[in-house]
Amino acid sequence: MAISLSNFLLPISSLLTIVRCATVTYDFDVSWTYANPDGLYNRPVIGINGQWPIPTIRVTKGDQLVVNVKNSLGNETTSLHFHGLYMNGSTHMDGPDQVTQCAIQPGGSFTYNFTVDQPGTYWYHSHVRGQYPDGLRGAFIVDDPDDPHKDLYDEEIVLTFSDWYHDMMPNLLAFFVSVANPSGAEPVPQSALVNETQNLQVKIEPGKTYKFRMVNIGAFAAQYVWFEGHTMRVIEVDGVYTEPAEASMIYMTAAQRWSVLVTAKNSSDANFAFVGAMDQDLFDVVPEGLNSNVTGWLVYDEGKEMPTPQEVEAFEPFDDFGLVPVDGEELYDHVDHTIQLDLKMDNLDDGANYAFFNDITYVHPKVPTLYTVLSTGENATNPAIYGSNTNQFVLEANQVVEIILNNDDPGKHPFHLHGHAFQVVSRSEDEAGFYDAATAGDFPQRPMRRDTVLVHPNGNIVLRFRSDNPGVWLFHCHIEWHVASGLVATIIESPLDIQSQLQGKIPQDHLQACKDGNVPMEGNAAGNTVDLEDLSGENRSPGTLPEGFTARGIVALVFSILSAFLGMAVIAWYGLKI
Ligand SMILES: [Cu+2]
Repeated sequence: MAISLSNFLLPISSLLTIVRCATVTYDFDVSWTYANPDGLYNRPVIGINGQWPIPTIRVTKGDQLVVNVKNSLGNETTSLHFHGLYMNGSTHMDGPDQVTQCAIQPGGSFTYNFTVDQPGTYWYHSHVRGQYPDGLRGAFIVDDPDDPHKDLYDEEIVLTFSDWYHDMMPNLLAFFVSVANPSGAEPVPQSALVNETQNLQVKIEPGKTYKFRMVNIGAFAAQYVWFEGHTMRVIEVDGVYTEPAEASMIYMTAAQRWSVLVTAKNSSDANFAFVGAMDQDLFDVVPEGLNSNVTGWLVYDEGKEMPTPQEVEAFEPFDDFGLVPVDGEELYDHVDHTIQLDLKMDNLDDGANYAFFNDITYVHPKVPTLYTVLSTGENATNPAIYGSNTNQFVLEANQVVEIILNNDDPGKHPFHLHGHAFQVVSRSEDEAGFYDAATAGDFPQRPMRRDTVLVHPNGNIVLRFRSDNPGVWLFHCHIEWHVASGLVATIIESPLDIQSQLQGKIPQDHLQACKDGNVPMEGNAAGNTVDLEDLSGENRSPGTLPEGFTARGIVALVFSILSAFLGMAVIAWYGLKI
């Protein structure tokens, strides 16, 4: 009897193994199409397989994911980053161009292939300069057979929130980082979207509880989100399950994810609005007539009216700092390695406005940083070889690493680390200045973990993580404008372990992308393979301005040049008239 029972059970258990470790394949042909998501302006957008919005990637924890990308854009390079995925053992699949790969040239093909070993709500987007706001951005969901909250809800719904520009990113970027914009004013979006549209109707059944997986896939604007007449219970942030916490309004920065439970009313007497409201504090100037909100509805009865949302008197969002991870991971209370990053915005001698960590604005190296790791042997542990403008930090394995970020800027910035979720051990209020351990107070015993966190204006944050994931990981602001203006650091984690994982294992199509783009694949940041400390010929930022030259000076300079041209034009016109 025992034998026959085990014979019977064996196929079931092996079947379960197969089910839980499937290979999921997506074939993505990336190309231009047209869309008019706010009903105001039809424009080219970057779609996949002729469709926009692009598909949601959906896998189950443990699956192998294969994404075959064909770049059919014709006029732009591309790449894909899978935001929040740890990419353990597969840093070469992480996506940022000139960091872990070469950009995929027009006509090129490139396969991302990695194991997804973490549940939760993520997203994927292009990681070449400023491209994803043109449309190449979508949700990425990892289902969890062992979801600790699974008994708390009946259904789940994915909602993306985003901002939308009518102009295209290459044009906007050319203006944003230029002498014509010396104050670094970010372009203001024309609209807010939910699921890349407006006036979304979400069908709701009375009495059921819904898990809303919400993702901000926007370029710039954080959004306040609330459901009229309903309370939210936060149960996940950035792939980290949390103890349920009640919230009436959340503040979701670009790139953050929040899963919330919403329990429906018991009757279908009315429908209810939900709102995403872009944070106008981020905008230097709010254009007249801007509708910074997007509205959707929880629809109990399609025959009833869709009510206009009520005005909100004040934005009082839930504070994510107090969230507690379900796994109860304790504070890393002994720090082995501290990285201090002082953030500022300033002008360089081309007159444009840039963003800096420790007075250095990020510029791509000539050789993708990962390929420098893989081609420099024992020298890969020497930070100097990674260049003068990459804000590089080399980490040893299995250390507790602390990032202290001081925001010497009056703007809000959402910071993202690739390859890890970090403990957020301290976050100041606005205007607190630089971090001071003596006055910061106690750290939480079980800190919130996430992969994207807001630092307040002129405030500071302290993050901790364990360097247990060899790879080249960017740490950057997730406002896409600030990536373009250089608010990026490069973490090179356990470079010798990266070598033992990946030496000789970079796939042929990845190498071909470099060949197609004439990008060197060996040597230091300058492509020097002989003297690794010789960085001559490397990519550098513009130079610094003479002491005392201010942004206002540049504005004055720009206007005097403009008025000189205007004067000459008037003289020419007058001369021609006579
Ligand atoms: Cu920023």
